[in-house]
Amino acid sequence: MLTDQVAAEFWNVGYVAIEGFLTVEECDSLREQIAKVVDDMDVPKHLQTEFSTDESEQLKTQGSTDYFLTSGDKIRFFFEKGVFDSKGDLLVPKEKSLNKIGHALHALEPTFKNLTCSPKVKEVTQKLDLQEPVIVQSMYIFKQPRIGGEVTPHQDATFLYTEPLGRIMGFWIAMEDATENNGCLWFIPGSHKAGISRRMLRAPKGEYPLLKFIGQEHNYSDDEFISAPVKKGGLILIHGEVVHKSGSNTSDQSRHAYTFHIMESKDTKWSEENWLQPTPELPFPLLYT
Ligand SMILES: O=C(O)CCC(=O)C(=O)O
Repeated sequence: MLTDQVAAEFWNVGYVAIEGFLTVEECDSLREQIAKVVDDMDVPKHLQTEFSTDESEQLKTQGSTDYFLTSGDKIRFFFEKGVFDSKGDLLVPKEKSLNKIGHALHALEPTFKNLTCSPKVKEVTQKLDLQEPVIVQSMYIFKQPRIGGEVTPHQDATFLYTEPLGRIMGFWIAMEDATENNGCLWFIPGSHKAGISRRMLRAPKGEYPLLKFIGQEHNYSDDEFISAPVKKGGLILIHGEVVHKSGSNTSDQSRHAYTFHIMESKDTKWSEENWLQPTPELPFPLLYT
């Protein structure tokens, strides 16, 4: 599935798209499973958290930051902006209200666990010569029709920092066709070679604010980005330092995706200042067992 040429392209460009990684049936079974998770969703009003990639918004919502910070070993729900009325009731059907579910589907939902640890995934990490890969997080992203918000330009290592850099890789799998109209990913080719410009840090225990950023994202111009549309079942491999974004969904068609991040744990230090920390309940699981 991943030829030497495609692997070389990944290391050189910072991302690569592989069509047909999953079959349509495999995608449908993951979608059915997520529909059940959404159906069973019961989030207390005070924990209803609207998700934003805007830095000032993230730092403002201290009340819900703890819900996010403790979601690494759980299945938690993050909503689109503007879906609640002033009483905290949903203005849209609940299956249309979510921005994403995170961050431990790979451990807690069997259909997602099977895929994340599947021979197909291992074939990719072996081809990329990873020695001791571990799974650090997973998310199901909805990009809802009309209201699915943009994801602003970022590098994943801003949030998942390692020493040395170059140890984080995202698997992003389209559960539906992803196009420029419904909010596909966009990349700056080769941008993974310039290090990172910003980090998100968790405060030491007992200190506030719970999260802060150091450094700044550069001001990228739109024409530096190349779109990466893929069909349902297509995989995009994302280098931890490549600059990428996704547009808002301006169409009537949703753009679901399942994504998880893998770290080469051999000779790597996971930062204790990262928002996401392994827990006694869920240490980062090894991919090769
Ligand atoms: O799915 C999206 O729209 C954005 C995903 C992304 O940028 C990420 O997971 O780092």
